[in-house]
Amino acid sequence: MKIGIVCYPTLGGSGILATELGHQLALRGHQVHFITYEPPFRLKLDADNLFFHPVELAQYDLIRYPDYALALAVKMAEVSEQEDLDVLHVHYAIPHATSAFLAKQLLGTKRPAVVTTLHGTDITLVGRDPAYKKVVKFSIEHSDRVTAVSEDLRRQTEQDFGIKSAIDVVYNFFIPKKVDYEAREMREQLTPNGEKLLIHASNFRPVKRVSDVIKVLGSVRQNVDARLLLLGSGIDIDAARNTIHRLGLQDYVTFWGARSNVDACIAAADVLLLPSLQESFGLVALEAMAYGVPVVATNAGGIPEVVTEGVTGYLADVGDIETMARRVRTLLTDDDLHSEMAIAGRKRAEQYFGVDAILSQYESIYADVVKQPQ
Ligand code: GMT
Repeated sequence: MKIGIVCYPTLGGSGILATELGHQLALRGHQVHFITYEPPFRLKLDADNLFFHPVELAQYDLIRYPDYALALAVKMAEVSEQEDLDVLHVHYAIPHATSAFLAKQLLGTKRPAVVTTLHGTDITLVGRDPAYKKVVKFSIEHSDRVTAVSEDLRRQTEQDFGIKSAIDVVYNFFIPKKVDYEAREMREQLTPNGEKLLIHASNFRPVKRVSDVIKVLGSVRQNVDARLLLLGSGIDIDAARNTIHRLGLQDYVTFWGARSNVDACIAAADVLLLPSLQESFGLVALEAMAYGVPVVATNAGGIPEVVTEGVTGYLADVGDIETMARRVRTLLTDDDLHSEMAIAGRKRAEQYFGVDAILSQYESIYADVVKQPQ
């Protein structure tokens, strides 16, 4: 099949997932065309059935807000026509699903089917904004098929947008890499005196509650010699630094910003912290489980569908620092419990979020939609 993938190329989970999906579809023999404003940061154009088509945005004095959605629609229509695409799979509703609708209107009789995958903030945050809500609902209703990355996100989309048509839940997948050696070296560098290691990786937006991560470290350190590795960057980075200084934790926190070897960093840690206010899935929690790292997270959104309470990690209410800290302390001091959870995490990641099962679901959705009249 010939498949166009549209996503944000930046650090977020939706772009990471879309990029890996493209790689995997290409490995299965499909022709895959990425359409976005710059190459997604994890994209490897190392196969002759993988392509990247940049969306270029011209600047005109008269136009104060140059419109990416329009340029994207034109590019999607062009690529669909030139490459004879069967499917356009758009990740994140805004503006991608809207541009896909427009692209179809621009095309003649041969139009690709549009599959929209909802990832989270396109529904729970940005999509709710009155400036966008109507167009998000319209674009979802005019997609040929809609998927959501968790049951919770499906429910929220139906409730908040009054969507009556079916939304399929297709969970995110993750393929662990061989990072043991790199992870061991990293661990020696970060904890030379045998300290325990906590990790948090995100885009440092308010929804991630990074200051809670730091407060958990502060509380854990009252009993356990633990350090924290922070990966990623975003608008809350200065607030995070302030909290670290206020709590006097500067000697115990390492900031590594946005890195390419996130996998090895996660695999090197003892516990992953994800205290988010909202999370439709929590891809990083799945990554941690796949590397045998127990997760201590909130019970927000779709996280409980990924992390099984008491089996692959622990869940607490949003903002409940003491419960999260207590759970972390338990995991850092009970080696048997830690290894049981590590094994259970790996097993769950493979069993429910393995690449083959999830790819088959997407392939069967593509096969269905191409049969529908466009
Ligand atoms: O978490 C973010 O802020 C990034 C965002 C995105 O759209 O890139 O992530 C969303 O999609 C991920 C992949 O499906 C999910 O794992 C995240 O839970 C979801 N984020 C939120 O719902 C806040």
